Amino acid sequence: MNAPLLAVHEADVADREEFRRAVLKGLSASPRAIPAKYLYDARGSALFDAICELPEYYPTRTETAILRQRSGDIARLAGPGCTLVEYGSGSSVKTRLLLDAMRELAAYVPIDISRHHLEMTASRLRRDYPRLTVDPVCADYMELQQLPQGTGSGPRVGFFPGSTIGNLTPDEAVAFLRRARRLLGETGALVLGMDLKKDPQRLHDAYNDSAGVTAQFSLNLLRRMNRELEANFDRASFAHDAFYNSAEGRIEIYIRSLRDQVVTVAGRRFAFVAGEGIHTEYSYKFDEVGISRMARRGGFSVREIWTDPSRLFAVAYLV
Ligand code: AVI
Repeated sequence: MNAPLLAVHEADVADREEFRRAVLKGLSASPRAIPAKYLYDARGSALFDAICELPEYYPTRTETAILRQRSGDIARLAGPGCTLVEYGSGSSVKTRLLLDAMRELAAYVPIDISRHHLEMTASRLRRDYPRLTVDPVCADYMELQQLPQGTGSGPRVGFFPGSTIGNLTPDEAVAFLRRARRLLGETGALVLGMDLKKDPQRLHDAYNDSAGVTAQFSLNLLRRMNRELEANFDRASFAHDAFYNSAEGRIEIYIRSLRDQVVTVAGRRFAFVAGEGIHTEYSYKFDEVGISRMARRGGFSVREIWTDPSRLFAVAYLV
């Protein structure tokens, strides 16, 4: 009876140790940087869900509208009897749009590192789609190169929405696509959501919302370090800083120190000068040429690119 609880506890301890190492390494580096994945603790994930509802944050609703309009095309291109493999545990409206259109799926395979999220997703989808085979895989989808033997059948169609690929550097994105190609196979395809380059003011507003939710999301990392690593960040002495770097085609996000100060994290002291930043996120923006080039380097080619009337966001079908 105690074994699963113990296993969960050990996983928590391992996660915290990994977080501690990543933070100490990132704060010792120059310039300072902490990987974006650590923004998503329970509070960070809830804040990100709130970001997706903000008036300034157009990507989620724009991508959903594209998928609503194009899910029939996606189903036709995929054909009957394929397995839909989602990168992330898609309990979202977007997943359901595809599941509703792809009537003759052999299986739906969500991949997620969080067993809890996977189980929630799987049980909801089994309830709502009783004829669908839901076969979750608990793994880090950024690393996974193979599905467990016997998972799904037929051609595999990957689904990676949300422009999460934009949070990777160009080289990381290509490496991810190469792994996806291996996992999906030569007959496979990938449905990929990407935010597009546009008026810099529009991009700026999407990451500097007037309600300050994105700032709370960023600064939540300080709260997490205080709680999990016995750090003593004074949150009022740091600010969220997000701007569009047009030369690089990306939003850059930093947590910036508002004054000279010394902070203790996991027993180590770190001195900040006023204006110094901790880099937390890149969010790359794409255009058609860039999408084709990235796809080619990753071992795919572009079959279709669908966008919205204002050309804010794109969904590509890569083969
Ligand atoms: C998850 N990812 C695609 C979001 C983005 O737009 O890059 C993360 C985000 N960070 C601040 N706002 C949204």
